[in-house]
Amino acid sequence: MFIKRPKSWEIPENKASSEATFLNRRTLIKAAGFSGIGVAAGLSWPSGTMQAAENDPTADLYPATVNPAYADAGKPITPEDVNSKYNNFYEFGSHKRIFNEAQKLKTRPWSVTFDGLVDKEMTVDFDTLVRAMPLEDRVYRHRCVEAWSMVIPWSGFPLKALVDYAQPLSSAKYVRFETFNDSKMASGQRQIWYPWPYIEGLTMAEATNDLAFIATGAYGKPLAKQFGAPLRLHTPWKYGFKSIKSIVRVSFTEERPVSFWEEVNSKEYGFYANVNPKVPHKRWSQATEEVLGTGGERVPTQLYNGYGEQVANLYSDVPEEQLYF
Ligand SMILES: Nc1nc2c(c(=O)[nH]1)N[C@H]1C(S)=C(S)[C@@H](COP(=O)(O)O)O[C@H]1N2
Ligand SMILES: [Mo]
Repeated sequence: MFIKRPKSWEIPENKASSEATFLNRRTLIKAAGFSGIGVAAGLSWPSGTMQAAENDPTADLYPATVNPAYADAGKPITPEDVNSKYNNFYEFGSHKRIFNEAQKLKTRPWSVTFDGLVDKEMTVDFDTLVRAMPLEDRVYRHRCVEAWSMVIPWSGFPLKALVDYAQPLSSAKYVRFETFNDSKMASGQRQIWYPWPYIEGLTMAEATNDLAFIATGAYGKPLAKQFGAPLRLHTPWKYGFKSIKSIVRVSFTEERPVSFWEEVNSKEYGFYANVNPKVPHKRWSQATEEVLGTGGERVPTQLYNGYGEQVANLYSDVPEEQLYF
């Protein structure tokens, strides 16, 4: 029997913003010096939430050097304290307060398998892989399909560098990404009505566009677990669900991959998922977004999240009705 549970983005926009408003209030209270208020409000977080990075074997790599083309996202960087306590990572729960639970993510040893239409299948240890990549820092805007946004200072490398490393065959048309699958470690994966593992996909043209980025660090440190350590995708012109976390497999395919949310509900979550303020989600408007960490400020959403100059040309042969959900 399929048990229908409301997902966080199956709730009206006002509910989503009330979560954020609460968060901002908490942050303000904390800034005013009342520490411990989180516990009083029924929240808790371990003191180690952001220390995990310190004994990371790749800590020496961060921060990297800022790529001047992406030094400024035109909006202030979201405070780390806000970003690291408001996450979507369904493997650890279908709500935003998963940072505590996500500390159970075991990130070493970690390896990534490259398979499908490649010259040679291989499985590479993450610490070896990351040192073979051209690390740089970039500040990116992030727009969740739930109509909130933030700005993140990433470290990582262009996805294109990973594609080149994998040496796909010329017959490859898509890249398919897969997250770990371990319901002992990740309590959310015991919610068996979801089609685990989390899957995402891009066309080869999208994957090799300079904007598509693999983040391995944020805020000048190795990626915190709740951000999808040790490596996650960020495609900032698309809704956030495309930006798959904690990747274990990269496959090259001829057929278009079916992504996790597309599998759950293909009418509401499509393959392309490019940001467009004029195309509403089936159940809410995408015209504006709440900027997290600002106390509830809403701003107009931009086509392709403002990155159209770099990516709009990727879609000349895709029917318009497929592009924006
Ligand atoms: N494996 C996995 N990747 C995921 C998700 C998820 O639940 N599982 N959520 C997605 C969604 S909806 C968003 S908005 C971003 C959130 O990233 P953040 O928590 O770093 O802001 O991660 C995306 N990647
Ligand atoms: Mo999202």
